[in-house]
Amino acid sequence: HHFVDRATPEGVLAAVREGRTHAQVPGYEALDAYRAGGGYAVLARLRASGDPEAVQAQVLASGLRGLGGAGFPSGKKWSFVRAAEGPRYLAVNGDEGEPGTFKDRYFLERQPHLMLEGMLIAAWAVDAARCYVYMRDEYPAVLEIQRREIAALERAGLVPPGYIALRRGAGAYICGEESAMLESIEGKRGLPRHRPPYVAQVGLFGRPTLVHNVETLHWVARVCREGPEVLSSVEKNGRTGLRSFSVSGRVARPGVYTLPAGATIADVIAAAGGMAAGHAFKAYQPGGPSSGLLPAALDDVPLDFDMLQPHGSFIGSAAVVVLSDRDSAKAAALNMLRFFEDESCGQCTPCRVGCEKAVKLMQAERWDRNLLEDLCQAMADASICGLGQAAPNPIRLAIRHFPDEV
Ligand code: L3W
Ligand code: SF4
Repeated sequence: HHFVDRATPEGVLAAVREGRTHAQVPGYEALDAYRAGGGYAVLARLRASGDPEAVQAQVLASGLRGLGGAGFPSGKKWSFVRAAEGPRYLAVNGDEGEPGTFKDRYFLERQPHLMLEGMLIAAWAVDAARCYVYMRDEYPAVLEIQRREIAALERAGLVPPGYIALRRGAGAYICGEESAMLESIEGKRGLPRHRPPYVAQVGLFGRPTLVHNVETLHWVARVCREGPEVLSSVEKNGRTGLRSFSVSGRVARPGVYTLPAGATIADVIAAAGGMAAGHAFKAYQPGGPSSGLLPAALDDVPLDFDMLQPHGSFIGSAAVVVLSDRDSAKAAALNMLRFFEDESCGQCTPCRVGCEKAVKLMQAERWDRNLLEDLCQAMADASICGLGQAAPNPIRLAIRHFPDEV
């Protein structure tokens, strides 16, 4: 009987409205329950007599890095924004469009107030005049929960009416790129901007803007409540911290698994119940299509920031897709480029034309490696934003790690 609901966004939304739990919407923690458990006490204390630099020092000490894909040290952004003249804004990137990523949704459907409190703490730390939450429209339950809980925060007097503005995305992957997201919030087409200037200096409506991913703010709240040790005390394979992996593909139990940042793909697969019956591990996408595919032989590398660089990849948003002996690495790489071709905003030629040409070249029986490498170099060197710059990665990684297939 859950199946009918699960199939339609309307069903999911109806479940949330009626207060029913649901296969896709477990009961979430609303404002009263969150406050009863100590929620918003940190924010109240900070607002009464806090020192922004002390809070920033805690965030830096935790080692928290941006969890939308790029891993920029979170605390550092706060000083860039605070150093710029106000008014300043904060924008939350909830446009979780990376294929295979669903961790932000997982947290928002369960504990929406951790993100909201983390956001308000960060907003207080940089003295932001207003917060914008940019949420993907494909998450109807998350949007409904946000609407309700933002209204509850206003009713409780924790934020002035209108201080938190909820904005819906419209299905464009590129609007998850930070400057395209800001354009979209401003009501324009989501075209990435050139940088510099960085959004910390010239962001939303031309003002200094702090941009954080949903999960990053979730951890800001936890670090401020539980201390930096919640992250900094977790050690594995010489790496520190935690990582929320969105795991899908040929595993027995797909889902979100929060493991030490030093976990390897072998650990991730084990957490997800092992391989699905009848499948042998062959390859994995470590963090979204921009991270390409790695072979099963690389099963002992910690999936932490910077660790996959020697292998031509990176952990990105930790969207792990596991492939088996029944899958083709070549077909998977082609699928990734088709995605980039579809989602390219079309603003610059190396990306718009490059993705289209790559898709054509990758359909050949045997790839013309020299020609593809020339194309990859032009795209990586000359594209305006991360989409076009990283789109060659699946091609280069397939040539490097699966030469026999391509
Ligand atoms: C001030 C400097 N700020 C860097 C800031 C910059 C940005 C952050 C990271 O993302 C990945 C790719 C995509 N002064 C600064 C500075 N910053 N230097 O730090 O910047 P960067 O350039 O390392 O990466 P990026 O271009 O922001 C590239 C993925 O992110 N992506 C992410 C989407 C995320 C969502 C989401 O969170 N819901 O959709 C989109 O392109 O895959 O791996 O804030 O301004 N000197
Ligand atoms: Fe648009 Fe691609 Fe250029 Fe980025 S690299 S601005 S997505 S055309």
